[in-house]
Amino acid sequence: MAMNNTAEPVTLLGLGAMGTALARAWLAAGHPLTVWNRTTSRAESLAAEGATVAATAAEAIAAKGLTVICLLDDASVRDALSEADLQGKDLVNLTTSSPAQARALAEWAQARGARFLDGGIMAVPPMIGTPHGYVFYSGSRELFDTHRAALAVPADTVYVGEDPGFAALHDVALLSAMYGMFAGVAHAFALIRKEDIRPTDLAGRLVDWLTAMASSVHQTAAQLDSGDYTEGVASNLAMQVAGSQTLLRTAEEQGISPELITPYLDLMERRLAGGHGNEDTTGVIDLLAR
Ligand code: FVH
Repeated sequence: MAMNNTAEPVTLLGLGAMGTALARAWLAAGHPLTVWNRTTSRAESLAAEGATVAATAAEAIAAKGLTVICLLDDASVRDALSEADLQGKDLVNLTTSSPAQARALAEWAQARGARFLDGGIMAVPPMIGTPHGYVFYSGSRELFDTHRAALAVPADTVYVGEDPGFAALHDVALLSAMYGMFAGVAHAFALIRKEDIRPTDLAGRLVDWLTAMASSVHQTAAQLDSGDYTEGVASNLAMQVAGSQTLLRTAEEQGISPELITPYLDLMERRLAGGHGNEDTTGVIDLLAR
C-alpha cells in the first residue's frame, strides 16, 4: 500500500469483521497502521498489506499516533487496556458500549493521562470506506478536532457533544428504533407467509410504506418539544386503538402470534385509558419513563 507522508499513524486494537474493514480503509488511504488482535492469525493478511503487527495491546498503544479500539464489548476493552501506559495517548473507542460504560471508560482513561473519545458506528463492515454509513463521536472535542482527518477515512463523522456517553446513546437509540422496525417487518411477513403472496412482492410495498411513515418521526419530535401531543395530529389515538383490534383479529385469523406488536398496542391502550384519545401516539413515550 502506498504511504501518504501527511497521513498520521493509526493504531487499531481489534481485527474482527469491523476492525478488519477499518484497518483496510486506513491502509488504503496511506496511513501507517499498527494493529493488534488477541488471535494473532487474524493480523496476517493485514501484515501482507502493509500493517505493522504488535505482539501485545500495550506495545500497539505505545506506537506513535492515534489509538482506535474496536473490540467485542466493554469487558474486552478493559482487558486489552489493562496493561497499557495511557499517559499522553489519544484513545477512540468504537466498541459498542452503553452510555454509562462509555462515561466510566472515559473517566478511567483520563485518570491515566489519556484523552478519550467514544464512537458509535452506524455502518456494517461492507459500508466502511464507502460514502454510506457514519460514526457518532462524543467526548474530547480537542481529540476529535486533532484527528478529524484520520477519523473521517473509514466513514463520515458526526460529533454529538462533550459528554462521552452521547455517542453510545445516539447509537443505541437508532439501533433500538431499527429493532422495532425489524419486529414489525417480521410480523408482516408472518401474516402473509401461508398465503399466495410472494414475500418479494410484499417487500417493495413494505419499503414504500415504511419510508412514507418514517417522516412521522419529525412530528413526534415537534410534539415532544412543544409538549402538545395533539399538534398536527392526523390519526388520533382513539381511532388507532380501535383499529388495532383489526390487527389482533387478523393475526388470530392467520394463526400468527401477535407477541411482536402487542407491547406497543398495549401501551397505546393504556394511554387512551388515561383520557388522551385526541392525541397522537407520542404519549406512549411518557409511559416508558421508570
Ligand atoms: N459488525 C457489525 O455489523 C457491527 C456494526 C456496528 C458496530 N459493531 C460493533 O463493532 C465492534 C466490533 O465488532 P466486529 O464485527 O468486529 O466483531 P467480531 O467480528 O465478533 O470481532 C470481535 C473482536 O473482539 C475481540 N475480542 C473479543 N473478546 C476479547 C477479549 N476478551 N480480549 C481481547 N479481544 C477480544 C476479537 O478477538 P479474537 O476473537 O479475534 O481474538 C475480535 O477482534 C462490536 O462492539 C460491535 O458491536 C459491529
